[in-house]
Amino acid sequence: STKQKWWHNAVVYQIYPRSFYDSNNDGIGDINGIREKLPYLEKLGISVIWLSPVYCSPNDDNGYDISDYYDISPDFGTLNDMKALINEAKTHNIKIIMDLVVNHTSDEHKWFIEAKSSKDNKYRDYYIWRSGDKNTPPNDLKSCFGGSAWEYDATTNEFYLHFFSKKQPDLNWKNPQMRQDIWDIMNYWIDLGIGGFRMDVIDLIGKEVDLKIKENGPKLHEYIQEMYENTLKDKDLLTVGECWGANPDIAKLFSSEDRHELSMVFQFEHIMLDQNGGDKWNLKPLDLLELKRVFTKWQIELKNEGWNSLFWDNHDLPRIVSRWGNDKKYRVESAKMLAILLHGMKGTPYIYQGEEIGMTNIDFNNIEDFADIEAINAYKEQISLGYNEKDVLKSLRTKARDNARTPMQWNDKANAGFTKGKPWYRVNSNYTQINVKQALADENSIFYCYQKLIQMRKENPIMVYGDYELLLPKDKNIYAYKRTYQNKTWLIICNFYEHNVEFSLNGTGKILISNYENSCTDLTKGKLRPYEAIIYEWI
Ligand code: TEU
Ligand code: CA
Repeated sequence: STKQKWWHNAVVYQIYPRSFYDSNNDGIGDINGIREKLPYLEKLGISVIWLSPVYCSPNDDNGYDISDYYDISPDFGTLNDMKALINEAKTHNIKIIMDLVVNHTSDEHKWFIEAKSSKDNKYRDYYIWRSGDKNTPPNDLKSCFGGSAWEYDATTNEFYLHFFSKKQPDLNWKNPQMRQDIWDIMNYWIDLGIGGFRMDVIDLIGKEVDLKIKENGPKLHEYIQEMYENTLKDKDLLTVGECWGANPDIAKLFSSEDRHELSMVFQFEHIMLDQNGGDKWNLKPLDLLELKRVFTKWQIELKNEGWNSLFWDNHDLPRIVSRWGNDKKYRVESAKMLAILLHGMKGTPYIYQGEEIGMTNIDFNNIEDFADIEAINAYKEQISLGYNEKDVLKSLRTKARDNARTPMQWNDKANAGFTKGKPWYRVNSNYTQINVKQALADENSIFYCYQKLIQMRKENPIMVYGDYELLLPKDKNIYAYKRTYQNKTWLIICNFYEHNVEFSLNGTGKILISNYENSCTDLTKGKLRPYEAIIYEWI
C-alpha cells in the first residue's frame, strides 16, 4: 500500500566531518577530505551521506551552534568545496543531506547579537526572553547540558532560553518572520542540489516555556506543515527529524505521507533501554526482551503508515559493538550480528562512520581525556552533587559522545591515516588492528558484511517492503523475526550473546548471509554459535 520512494531502499551514511578525513593536515577533518573518500563510500554502496554541520560555528558544541547558515566554517573548507562535494557525490550516486540545526543558533549569530543589543531591536523576538531577578531564573527548566535553561543577560536585564549550552540560544518559532528566514536558508541549500535534511531536535520547536512544555508542543506540526509548503513540497527530498520524545503515534504524525511533513523520524526508545529513567548516565544492563518489544512495536505500528529509520549509532552515542556487542573476544562476529539484526528490518538504515569497520569505544582515564561539553558539564555537575568520581567516570566511559568522535581509522600508519598533522582529538589506540585498509583486504571483514546487506536491500523488495513478525518472543538469547512479501519468506535469526544456543522452528533455510561458515540449515534443530546471525530464505 505504501507509495514507493527513492529513499525506501537507500542506506544513509553519517559523516562527522571533524573526525572523518583531513585533506590539508591541520588536524581537522574537512570537506575535501570527504571528496577524496567518495570512492570508498560508493564501494560500501550507500546512497546518501548525512553530513553533520559544516556551517560557520564557534564550536561550543562542535558545529551544532551555527553562526552563519549560508557559509562553511573555515575549519572545513569553503562554499566552493561544498558545492564541489554535492556535485561530485552525484557522480558516485550519492546524495548529500545537510544537518539543519534550527531549534537554536549560536550566540555569535548576527540575529542573536542584534537581539541582545536592546529590547526593541527588530531581532529581539527571534529568541525567547523573560524578565526576572538576576539570581532567580524565570522557572526551573533545565538545559540538556546541565544547569538552568535560562541565562541572565546584563545588557537588557532579562533571561534568554537555551535548552543546550548558553552559547546556543533557542529560537522563537512563534515569530513568523523568523520562520520565513529559516525557509530561506532551507531553499538556499535545496537550490544548491542537496538531497534533503536531517533536522536537529526538531520536536522542540513547538515549546511552550511558561507551561514548561519542551518536546511535542501544540504548534509543532503546524510549523512542520508550513515548512513543507514553503520548502520541501514537490522536491522529493529525504527528511529525517531527530525526535527523542517520539512514540509511534507521534512518528506517524511526522511521517504519514498525506500529512505532508517529513519522510521519517529518528526515535530513541531502543537507545534509552540501558539507562534508568531519563538519565543517560544512570546505567542499567540491556534486557534483550525489552529490545525485542520496542523494535517490534515500531515495526508493527508503522507497517502501513509512516516509515521507520533504523540505527544503532550516531555522533551522540557510544559505539554499538562496545555497547551491546562484544568488543573483545567477538568483535567481528558481534558487529556483524548487530548489522544483520538491524538491516534485516523494514525502514531506512543509517550507518555512522566507523561502524562499518567495527570501531569501538575508547579508553578514558580521567576527565582531561574528554572533549565534549556534555561530558565535561555532566562531570562537574555530578561531582558537585557528591557522586563518587569513579562511578562518574564509569558512566562517562560507557556513554560519552566522545566515544563516537575519535578520528576515523583509515590505516595502521601514524594517527590512523586520518591526518599527517596533530589530530584535533585522540585516535583510538586500537587503530593498528581496526582500520579501513585492513577491512578492505579481508574478505570476511565487517565492511563486506555491511556492503552485502546494502546490496541485498537494493535487490530484494522483501527487505524493503516485507511485513515483519517477531518469532520466539520469549527466548532470552535469540532475536528472530520473519519478513514476508508476495510469496516469499525470510527468516532473520541472531544469537545476541556469547554462548551457544539452540532453537526449533520448522522447514529449511537457504542461507543468504551469515557471519559464520557452515551455518545450520535444518531449522527444526537449529544451532547458533556465539553471536551467530543469519538471514535465510525460508523454505
Ligand atoms: O542532540 C539532541 C540531544 O538531545 C542530545 O544532546 C542528546 O540529549 C545527547 O546527545 C544524548 O547524549 C542534537 C545533536 O545531535 C547533538 O549533537 C547536539 O549537541 C544537540 O542536538 C544540540 O544541537
Ligand atoms: Ca583539515
